[in-house]
Amino acid sequence: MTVLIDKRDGYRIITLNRPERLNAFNTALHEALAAALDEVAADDSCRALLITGAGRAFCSGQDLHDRVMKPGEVAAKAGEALLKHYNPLLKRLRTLPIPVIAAVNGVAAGAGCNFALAADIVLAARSASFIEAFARIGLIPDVGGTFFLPRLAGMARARGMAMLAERITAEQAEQWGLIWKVYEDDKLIGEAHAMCERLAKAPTYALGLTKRALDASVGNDLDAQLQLEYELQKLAGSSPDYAEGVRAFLEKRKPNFTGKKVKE
Ligand code: LHQ
Repeated sequence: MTVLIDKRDGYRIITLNRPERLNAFNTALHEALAAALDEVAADDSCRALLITGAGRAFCSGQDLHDRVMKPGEVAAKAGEALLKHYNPLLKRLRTLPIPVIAAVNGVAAGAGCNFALAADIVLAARSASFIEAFARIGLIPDVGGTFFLPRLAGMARARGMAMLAERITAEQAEQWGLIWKVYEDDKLIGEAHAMCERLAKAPTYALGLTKRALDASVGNDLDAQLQLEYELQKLAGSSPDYAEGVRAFLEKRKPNFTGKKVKE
């Protein structure tokens, strides 16, 4: 099984499971991951998703053993892999209407690095690292790298990471704003689960709308973004969770959110 799926109360865990290759992406892993993400998207009881890696790595990117071919074939195959697997993967991840947490347990390289950075909240073990490894093998950062890196860490760091392809420590990544938080190695998975348990009780519909608004903001001017906030807030404002949140505040108790969607 190249991908392990575990179901908990209100959330799921997807574990990339090719530890002998540091969880590198091959076709089987791509297909299993796509199916797992589709399953999550179809399950209204799933209100958060945790993604992590088996063994000592998070993901080492494309399995390079699959990439040995005759001269002239490489370019076509690299492009094909993006169209067939990686781009749909990124779209699946970004359009999931629930928070996605990446628990980066070890090295995240190439496509594995950018896959991790595409999660909503990225947590990392202190010994984890991030490598935009593409330049080492003559490629450009793909899987959203050229989109997310400058937005998360700024252009100077994006250029340095992309062109130098150096290993960035988890601590550095946190300082740069590439990721949310670093935990001691033995605490990472427990903290990630605690976060998912908390998010499984959050106003999920509003969080999904928040994700949509934040993603759209990078391409919008202020007017367009204010208009979008207006439209999405109307939806959030008509959700049962909003009514419950206000009631709970006034009654000085904890809200009991259901995450229920509103008909759009
Ligand atoms: C691997 C891999 C790997 C196969 C470790 N593949 N076996 C998109 C579209 C189309 C085409 C191409 O690519 C892309 C996107 C991309 O992702 S391009 C970037 C691909 N990834 C890389 O270039 C990273 C390659 N890996 C590494 O640089 C190192 O392995 C890192 C820095 C991740 C970890 O280094 P170490 O901790 O020293 O481990 P290691 O190198 O000894 O690896 C352990 C084993 O895992 C080893 O196998 P072995 O049989 O010798 O024990 C590696 O061959 C294997 N492995 N990454 N991507």
